[in-house]
Amino acid sequence: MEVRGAGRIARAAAEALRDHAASVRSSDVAAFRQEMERAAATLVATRPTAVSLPNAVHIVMAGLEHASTTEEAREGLIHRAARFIQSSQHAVEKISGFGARHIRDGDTILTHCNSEVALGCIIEAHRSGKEIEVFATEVRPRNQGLITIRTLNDAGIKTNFIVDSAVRSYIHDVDLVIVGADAVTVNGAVVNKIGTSQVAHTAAEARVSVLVAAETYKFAPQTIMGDLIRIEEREANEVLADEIARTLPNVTVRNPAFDVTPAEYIDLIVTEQGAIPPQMAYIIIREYLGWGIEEFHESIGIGANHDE
Ligand code: RUB
Repeated sequence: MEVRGAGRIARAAAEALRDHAASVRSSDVAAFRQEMERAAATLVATRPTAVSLPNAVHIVMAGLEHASTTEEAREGLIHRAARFIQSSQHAVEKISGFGARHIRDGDTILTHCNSEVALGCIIEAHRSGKEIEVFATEVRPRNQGLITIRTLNDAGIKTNFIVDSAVRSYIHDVDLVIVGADAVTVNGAVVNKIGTSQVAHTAAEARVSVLVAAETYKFAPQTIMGDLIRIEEREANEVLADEIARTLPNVTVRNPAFDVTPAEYIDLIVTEQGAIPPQMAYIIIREYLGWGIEEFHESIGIGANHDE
């Protein structure tokens, strides 16, 4: 939880692989590859929900392909890591610009959790001279809303800070909801911080548009083959102190960190390739991530020419 937000998590993983590749002292390319694969697996296991993490690792590890010496493998990986980090930062800037265009002068925007790209859109709209106001939720139990309101405050944006359960009380004052994503599935569902689906459902009922800001590397290729996104369930003491929980033997604290918002509650997903309706998620996975059915067939051992 030291690195927050799916985009930053992806860049931190790329940096970690880069630094590790630079420090591994092995002249045998097979041993080098094995050590990098071990490091990659360790990184991927740290946060199970943010698909940006395995996607970033996959993109960076492709730098090892076709390398016949350790030095070639090292350089290939370091090069891919640098390229990923740069393109990720570039994607954040592009999405901020695209998303800002959906915000009109005088709009009130509601955001949930702390998303670099969602905030990028809001700050860019403010920078371009639009007069806007924001509602930001608290985000129990880890209070990511505090980071959000600090950022908005520092940008000079008029902000209302509300508890998560107050969203419906204010939704009629809101023109647009903007949130980020930890994962986008092939059917256009968005996985994001717990509470996002309640916010989106409330917005849909009030006919307020929901915009999701998400880089293409947050789309989940594995969902093409029917894999589900694993929702990270965190420790009970984030919600209820151990000394209180101990006095309540019949109570089980449930603490899922993320939830799934179905495509029907989402109006647009803004990516660095432009805005798409959520139903077009497959195109992003196929065209921009370059993951297709063939790659999955290979990864699960079905040959390219196999009938299946
Ligand atoms: C953060 C969270 C963010 C998404 C998108 O959760 O749910 O909304 O990761 O963020 P946590 P970004 O604090 O548990 O990591 O747009 O910055 O990638």
